[in-house]
Amino acid sequence: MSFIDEAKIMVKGGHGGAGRVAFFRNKKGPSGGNGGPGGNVYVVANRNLTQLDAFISKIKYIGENGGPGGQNQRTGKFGDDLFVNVPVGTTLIDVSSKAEITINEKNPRFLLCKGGIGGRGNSAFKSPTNRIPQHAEQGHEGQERNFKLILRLIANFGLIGLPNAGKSSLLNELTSANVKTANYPFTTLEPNLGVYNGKVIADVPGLIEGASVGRGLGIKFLKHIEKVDMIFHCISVESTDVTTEYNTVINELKKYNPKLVEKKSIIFLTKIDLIDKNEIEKKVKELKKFNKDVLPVSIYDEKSLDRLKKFLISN
Ligand SMILES: Nc1nc2c(ncn2[C@@H]2O[C@H](COP(=O)(O)OP(=O)(O)OP(=O)(O)O)[C@@H](O)[C@H]2O)c(=O)[nH]1
Ligand SMILES: [Mg+2]
Repeated sequence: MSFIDEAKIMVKGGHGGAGRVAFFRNKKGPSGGNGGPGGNVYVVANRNLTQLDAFISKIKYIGENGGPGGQNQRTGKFGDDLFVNVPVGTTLIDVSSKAEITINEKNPRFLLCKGGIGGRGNSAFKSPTNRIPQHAEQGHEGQERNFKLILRLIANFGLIGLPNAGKSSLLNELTSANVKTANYPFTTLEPNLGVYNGKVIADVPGLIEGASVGRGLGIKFLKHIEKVDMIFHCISVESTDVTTEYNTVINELKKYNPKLVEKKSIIFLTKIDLIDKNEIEKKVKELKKFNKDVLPVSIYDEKSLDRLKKFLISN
């Protein structure tokens, strides 16, 4: 199954219960109670969830209706509240107002829709001029809203680059992730996460020129790196023209969201075991025109991995 990071849902508070028309038996006078209020619908963070797959099959979330008013002025049953569980980090966007709320540790619960209030029973209408009212109110509709859900992975660092640049291999080396790597483009089809020294690193599928207009796997996974603190731009030494490769990726990032290229970043010149020192130096020099931080690495060179780990610890 593919990784589900977007969904649309309809949310509605429960309907308020109807007010009751009733009368005291022996005494004269109204005794109909009010209807119970409909249940509210809340969204809550659930740490056990990692994607929005549950919202593919179930798209309507409605609070329980309130019960009708009873005799002897008893209020109807309060409708139960409904809790919609979402992964930590899910953003809900109200489709009509565009209001946004992100559910996370600081903000683990939020009221989405209020239930409707219950209708008043006939006893509520008693007055000096109307001692035995004969009517009651219907309950009120619950609030209804439509939301778009977006899940952005919560990562501190994001690995990006062309397909085959060695992104997943680095994630595997640094963290306990065990992501498939292979010598062909688009090995990674969905985002992966790993943790090094308490920091989360995200590996997203490779970008190619035209990703922003849907080529390759497109740029849809870039939303997962919109929130990272730093971007790790991976460029393989196999590239004969690192300048063009660098610009291709930067242009696609820019087209997706210009803020991405303003983020702190470092270039990882990868697979340095494949060429000699002079050639490495040349490519490092060329890339330093774009970013003063260029780190040559290879998964087969322990020293380079140690340098990389030191860098991660200090950032
Ligand atoms: N020699 C050498 N090969 C490497 C190194 N790092 C990765 N590779 C190889 O390069 C190929 C691509 O590596 P991946 O980690 O799958 O690359 P990726 O950037 O995740 O690729 P996509 O998922 O397709 O975007 C694999 O065959 C790896 O074994 C390295 O440091 N040295
Ligand atoms: Mg990969």
